[in-house]
Amino acid sequence: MAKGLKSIVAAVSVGALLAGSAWAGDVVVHLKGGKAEGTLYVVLYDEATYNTDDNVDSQITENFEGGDVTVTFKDVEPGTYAFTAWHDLDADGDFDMNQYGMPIDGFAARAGTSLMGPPTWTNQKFEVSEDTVEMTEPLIYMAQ
Ligand SMILES: [Ca+2]
Repeated sequence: MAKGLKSIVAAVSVGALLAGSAWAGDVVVHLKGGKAEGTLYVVLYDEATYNTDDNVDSQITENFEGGDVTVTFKDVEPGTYAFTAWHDLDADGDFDMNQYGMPIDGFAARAGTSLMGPPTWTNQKFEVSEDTVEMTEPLIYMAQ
């Protein structure tokens, strides 16, 4: 009896592992209107890593050619995520702001053009399930 139960538990565990990868979805971020210079960082966070130096995944494009670009994060486990895009125009590794606190470097966020302040986890988060999640946002250059 106990042995039979153990086999069922083992079978269920293997099934859950297989299902986990099968259910992973892609996150596709379309960014529009980039300037042709610097380094583009597109970063995927979960709640634990949001606004920290850690992240779930990131894609970095040096010598960014500008224009429209599509970044895909493949096989993202189901859950709640947020992305940020930072266009480090002078490629100095710092998110530069002017003396009024306006970003000099470019950025993109969900609903970026209607945000009244910095992006937050609450206004940026979205759900990933087995389906592809697609978002289209402009790259914003405020202090240019
Ligand atoms: Ca910079």
